[in-house]
Amino acid sequence: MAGYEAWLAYRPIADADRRAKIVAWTEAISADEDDLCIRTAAAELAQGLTRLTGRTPSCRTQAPGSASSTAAGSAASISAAASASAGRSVRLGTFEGSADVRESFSEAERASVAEEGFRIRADERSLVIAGTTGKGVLYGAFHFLRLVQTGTPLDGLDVLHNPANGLRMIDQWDNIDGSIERGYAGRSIFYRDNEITEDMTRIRDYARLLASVGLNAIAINNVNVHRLETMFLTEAYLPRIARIADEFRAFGVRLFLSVNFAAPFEIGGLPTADPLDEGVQAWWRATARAVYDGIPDFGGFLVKADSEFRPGPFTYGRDHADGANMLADALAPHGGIVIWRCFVYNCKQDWRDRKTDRARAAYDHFVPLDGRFRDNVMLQIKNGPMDFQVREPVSPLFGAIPDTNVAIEFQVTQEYTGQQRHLCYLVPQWKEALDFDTHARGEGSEVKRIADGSLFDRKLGGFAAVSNIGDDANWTGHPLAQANLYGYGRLAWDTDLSSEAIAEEWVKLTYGSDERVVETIRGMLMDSWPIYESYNAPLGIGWMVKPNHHFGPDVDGYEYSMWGTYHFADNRGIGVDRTVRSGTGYAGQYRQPNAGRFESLADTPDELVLFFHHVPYAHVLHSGKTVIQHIYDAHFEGVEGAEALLAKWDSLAGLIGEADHAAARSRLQEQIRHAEEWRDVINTYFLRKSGITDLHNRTIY
Ligand code: GCV
Repeated sequence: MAGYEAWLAYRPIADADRRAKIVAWTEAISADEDDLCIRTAAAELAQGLTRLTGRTPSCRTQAPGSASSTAAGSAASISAAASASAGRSVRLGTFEGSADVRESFSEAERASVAEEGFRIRADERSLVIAGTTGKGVLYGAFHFLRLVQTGTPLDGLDVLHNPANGLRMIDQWDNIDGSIERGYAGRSIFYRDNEITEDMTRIRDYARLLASVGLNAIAINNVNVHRLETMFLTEAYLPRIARIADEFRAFGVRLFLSVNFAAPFEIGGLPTADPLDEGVQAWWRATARAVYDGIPDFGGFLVKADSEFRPGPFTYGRDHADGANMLADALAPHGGIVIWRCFVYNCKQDWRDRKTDRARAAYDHFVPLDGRFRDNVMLQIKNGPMDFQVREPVSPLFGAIPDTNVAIEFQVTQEYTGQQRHLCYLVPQWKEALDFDTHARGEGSEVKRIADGSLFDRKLGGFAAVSNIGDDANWTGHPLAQANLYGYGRLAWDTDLSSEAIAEEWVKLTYGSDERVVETIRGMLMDSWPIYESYNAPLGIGWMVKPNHHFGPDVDGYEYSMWGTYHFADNRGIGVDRTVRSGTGYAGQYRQPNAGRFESLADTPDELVLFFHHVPYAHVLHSGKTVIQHIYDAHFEGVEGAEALLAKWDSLAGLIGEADHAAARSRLQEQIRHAEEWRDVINTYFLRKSGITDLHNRTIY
C-alpha cells in the first residue's frame, strides 16, 4: 500500500519455495569496514530481509571507530550473532576497504564500478554487494532488496549499475513557518512554527526513501529565502541544521542550503551585497567556513537570484557569473558547489509588446556568460523555457552553453499538473525532455547527455527536482503521487529506464505483484499525463490557471498575464508567434534542424503548435482536426479519460488495502469533477471567442 512506508513496506514473500531460497542465500550479513553508509546498508538489508522472509539474518558489522566487532545495526534489530556457516551469506564492502570483497572481482571488474556505482554477484559461497565507496554499497543493498521483491532469481546473479548522473538532488521549497511553497501534501517535515524541528523521525525516514532510489543531495529550504531562513547561515541555526545533515549523511545524502544573495546586507551588517566588494567576499568566505565547521560534507549553496523579486547581482550592475563565482570561491576550499538557477525573467513584462518573450529569457541571460563560470558552479535549468507547464518544448539553453556545468530541474510537486489532487505520472514527460536531441554536437546530442555532463565532457552534471512530500501520513497526499518521487529518483540514476518499467517496479514494490494490480495501475499511470493534458491547456499553450495558487481553470487568470494574456487569443486566432520571421524569435534559439522545425507551422508537432505559432481557430492540425475542434474534443475526451481512471481503480477493490483504495478513489472522483470544470470553462471561452459553433460530434450546450 502507498502509505507511510511507501515502496519500502517489504511485504512478506508469499511463495514458500521462493522464500526458502532467499533465506538460504541470506542467512548472514557481514561487513567488515568502519563506514557509516555500509552500516546503514547492513541495517537496511537486515530489516528488509526480515520482513520479506520472516527470518532475521545474523549480522556482523563494524562499530564506528572500532577495529572489528560484531554489532547490532541501528535501523533494524539485527542479531549480534557471528555469521552463520550453513547457508550463504551476503558480504558488503568496498574494493579498497575489504580484501574479501576486492578478491571477488578482477581488476577490470573493479575498475568498471564508478564512484557511487555497485556490483552484485552471487557465487557458490556468498552474495557480494560491492562498491567503490560506501554509498555505492548502500545503493547496491537497496537494489538487491528491489531484485528480491520483483522476483529476480538470485542464482548466477551478476549485475553492475553506475549512476548516469553525479548530482541526483531533491529540493524542498519548505519555509520555516512550516508552510511549503507549492506543497500539496501537508506541512513541512523540517520546520514548524518558525523553528527547525527537533524530531528526526520523519527526516530519517525521508532520507531512507531518497537513498533507496539513489538520490544523493537535498536542499532543505525554499529557493525563495525569507528573513529567518537567511539566518540559517548563523550560529543560531547551524547546529540544528548540522543535526539534520547527520541524518542524511547516514543515507549518503549531502545537504545543501538555499541562500539569499543579499545575506551580507540583510543579516551581515554590511552596506552592500555587491559580489565584487571585498568585504562581501570575506563575509561569504567566513560564512562558508562556519557552515563547514558544523557540516564537513556540506554540499553547497542553491541560489535563485534576480528572479521573481529575489535579490541578485543585477542590483550592483554585476552579472550572474560575477554573483555565482563569488560564492563558488567561498565554497571551493571546502569542496562545495554553487547551484545557480537559470529561472530568471522579467515578471513585469508587458505582453502588449509581442517581441519580448519570457521563454527567451534564460537563454538570453546565460548564453553570453558561457565559459565564465567557475568549475564548481552548476547552472540549474528548468526542463522547459517557461515553468513546469503540462507541455512545453525543451529549454533551448541545453546545448547552448557547452563550457558551463549544467543540471536539469524538474518539478515532482504537481504545481501545474493537478496539485496531487489529479493523477499525473510525470516520468513520461521528463523522459521526453531527456530524449530530446538538441543536435548541439550533431545527431545524438540528447538533453540527458548534456545534463549528465558527458556530451561536453563537463566535470559536474545532474538532476534536481522540487519535492512533492509533506507531513501527510502517506507523504504525497495522493497515494499514487508516490510514483513520481520514486520515478524521479530511478530516472536520475538511470535515464534509459522506460517510464513503463519504472511504473511497474513501483507498483510491485508498493502493492505487490498480483498481475491484475500491476497491469491496471501501470496502465493508469501511463495514461494519466495525456489525460490531464487533454483537459488542461491545449496544444502547448499553457498557463490557463487561476492566479497565484495555479489550480483550476481561468483562461486569462495567471498572475503575470495582467498586461495581456499568455495565449494571445482573440476572435481571429490563438497562440504565441515565436518564430524568427514574424514573432519573438524564440524558435531561433534552437540549433538546426530543431530551429527550422519549430519555425515552420507545417513541421511543428501538434502538441506544441500554439507554443510556437499564432493560428486561426480553423487551422487544420496534422491530426486532421481544426484547432477549435481539437480543443473542444480534447476536453470531452479528458473527462472520459478521468472517468476511465476511476473505473480502473474501482476494478481493484478488494485487491489492495481498503484505506488506500478509498483515499485514491476520492481523489479520482474529485479529478472527474475538476476535469468537467476545465472542459466547461475552456470550451465555453473558446467557442465564444472564436464564434465558431459548427463543431462535429458533440452537442453544444
Ligand atoms: C519557488 C514558479 C512558482 C514559484 C517558484 C518559482 C521558482 O514561479 O510558481 O512558486 O518559486 O517557480 O521556480 O522559483
